[in-house]
Amino acid sequence: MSEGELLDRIKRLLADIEIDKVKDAVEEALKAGIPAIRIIEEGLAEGMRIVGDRFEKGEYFLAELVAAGETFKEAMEVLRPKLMEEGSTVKKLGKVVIGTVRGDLHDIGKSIVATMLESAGFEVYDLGVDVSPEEFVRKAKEVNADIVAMSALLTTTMIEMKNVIEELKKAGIRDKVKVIIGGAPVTEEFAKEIGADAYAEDAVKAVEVCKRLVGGS
Ligand code: B1M
Repeated sequence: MSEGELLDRIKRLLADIEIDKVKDAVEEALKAGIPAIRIIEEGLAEGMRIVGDRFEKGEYFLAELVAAGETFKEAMEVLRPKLMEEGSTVKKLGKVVIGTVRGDLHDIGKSIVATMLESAGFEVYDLGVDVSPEEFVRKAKEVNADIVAMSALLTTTMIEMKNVIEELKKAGIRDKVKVIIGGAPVTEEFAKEIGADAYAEDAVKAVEVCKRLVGGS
């Protein structure tokens, strides 16, 4: 099978919730020499997009969303070590506190961004999901963070990003940290509107932007 066919197969298997076959297909793609980040972005994430569309149309239900999420995470267990190898872990570029905002339980994209940042040489503190503004601020102060990175997948939780920025201001550390935001419903305009320093549409861009924010490239 060609690289395109292998990636397409991963996409289709995840989209069709063929959960038993996804991990094997991912391993096959790795064996064929396809970089982990391409397997994620062009295979799994594309499949996940289809799952989301089918859910929106009422063709899939919560059970399918959960199964697809779990399958993606299992595949990430195979891919995470490869992602780390593909990055350059030599120098420490800065400290990033990352999390999915309050009320939001989606963690797949956020975890990919966290892994990519770590493999690029950032020291990453991943607070997980449903993170309150107070928790973001407490951790940022504790580790003397350079960057606070937030993810949101729900339109209803995007507003929490603004609340985190307000909390950083209240704590008197807004000028000491850079703020980057991302996640499917988030846009560049929204980032500007709430006073974030940057927006990134995917994990590869997030690494580029974070390097720029700390003056690394
Ligand atoms: Co949910 N869900 N979900 N879900 N879910 C969406 C987001 C939705 C768009 C599906 C749909 O209707 N089409 C919809 C939101 C609608 C909206 O707000 N407009 C939705 C809904 C409605 C819900 C529930 C409310 C469903 C319900 O209960 N009735 C519920 C909410 C729970 C909650 O959070 N409180 C819910 C629950 C779930 C599951 C738990 C079942 C599961 C998540 C499992 C998990 O994360 N552990 C789930 C899933 C899997 C999805 C979809 C299908 C896939 C999300 C995903 O993992 N994508 C999603 C549909 C979709 O997004 N099209 C959907 C793959 C991942 C790699 O992409 O997260 O976008 P993504 O991350 C990308 C970029 O966005 C970016 O980089 C990543 C990698 O390239 N990025 C950043 C992300 N964070 C970044 C941060 C950055 C920079 C870039 O800087 C800091």
